[in-house]
Amino acid sequence: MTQTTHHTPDTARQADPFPVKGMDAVVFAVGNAKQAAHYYSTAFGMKLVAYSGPENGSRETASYVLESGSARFVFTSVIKPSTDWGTFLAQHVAEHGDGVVDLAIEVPDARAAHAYAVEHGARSLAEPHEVKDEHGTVVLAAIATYGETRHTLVERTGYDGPYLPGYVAAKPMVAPPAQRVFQAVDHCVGNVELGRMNEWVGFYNKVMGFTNMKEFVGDDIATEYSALMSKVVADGTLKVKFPINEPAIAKKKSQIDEYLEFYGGAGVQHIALNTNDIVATVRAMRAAGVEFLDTPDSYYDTLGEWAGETRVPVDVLRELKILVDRDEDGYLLQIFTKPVQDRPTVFFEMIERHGSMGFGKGNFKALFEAIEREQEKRGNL
Ligand code: TYF
Ligand code: FE
Repeated sequence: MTQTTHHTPDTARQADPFPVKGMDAVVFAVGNAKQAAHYYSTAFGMKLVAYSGPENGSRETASYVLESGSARFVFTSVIKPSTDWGTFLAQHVAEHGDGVVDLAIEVPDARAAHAYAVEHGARSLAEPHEVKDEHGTVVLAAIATYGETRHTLVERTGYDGPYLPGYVAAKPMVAPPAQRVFQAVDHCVGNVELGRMNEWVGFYNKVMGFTNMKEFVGDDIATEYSALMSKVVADGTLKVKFPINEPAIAKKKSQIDEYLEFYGGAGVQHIALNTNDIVATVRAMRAAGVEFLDTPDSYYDTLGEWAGETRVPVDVLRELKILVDRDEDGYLLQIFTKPVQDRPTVFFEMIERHGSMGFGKGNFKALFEAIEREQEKRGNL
């Protein structure tokens, strides 16, 4: 017996019912994957590493796999539908515009993960199956989540190729930047229909054994200025974090309603990406033409009073419109892009964490006012 602590509750000592290794990939279905891959290469500094398309036997779809640190994005578009999958993807793009079809999660055992999820109420979209090529074997399974979004469960311990069997290694589309723009996926946010947030939080609690993080946007914030409610679920190791938003009936038309209207239902709202140098990140992305939400000067006039000292001087934060939030564990720096397609749907967040595991609650007022100014410009407020 090497057990020395007597304070650990029994539940903490039990094996995790749904162990995860982290996010495997964020998979986007888009109208033109070749051009999307170019945008994420030039504007987000990502590196093309793998490809699947007609040149290597995939006549139905073209897929580009891009990486930045541990983050992996896959952009897929339909060339000519010939199976249910191609038809689904084509219909997904027609209905939702460019968007996220899959928040794929890497797991140590895809069969066990799928069995646990289905036993606890998940709808299976793909039974566990092996895919293989000369690089080895990957086990895949998939379950449905909100809207038409899915979670593919990926077990890749028996594989050492560039992404998945069927993909070939690819060279970067452009010379990668000297400094990485971001290095990991921090969290992936879903927008769901009015009144359904708790149902989807319960889904992750039951189906994946995820627990609720302390940060949430309740009634008070919702009716006062955010026009949304939000709760966060995460796996026990906090490697996979999924905030869930629903619209609130407030003074203004909710930005979540705007999303649901233009996306055509529930779906992924934003992907947050970790950087350890948000100043360099924002400078590089702005120089490449990425648009960020504006923050009024008044935010920076009072910042020092409540945010205290941060790594970045206030005048630089002000210049780049970077937001700050602080809690008992530390602070974070964050900024939000405008939607990255013509529909007011998917956007990104860049986040530099210094201890804080929050989501920027202190910025909700400034952030939601900035989003409302954009809604107003679009005629959707
Ligand atoms: O992920 C989060 O919860 C934060 C806050 O429309 C947030 O990034 C929530 C809703 C939203 C934008 C940001
Ligand atoms: Fe976020």
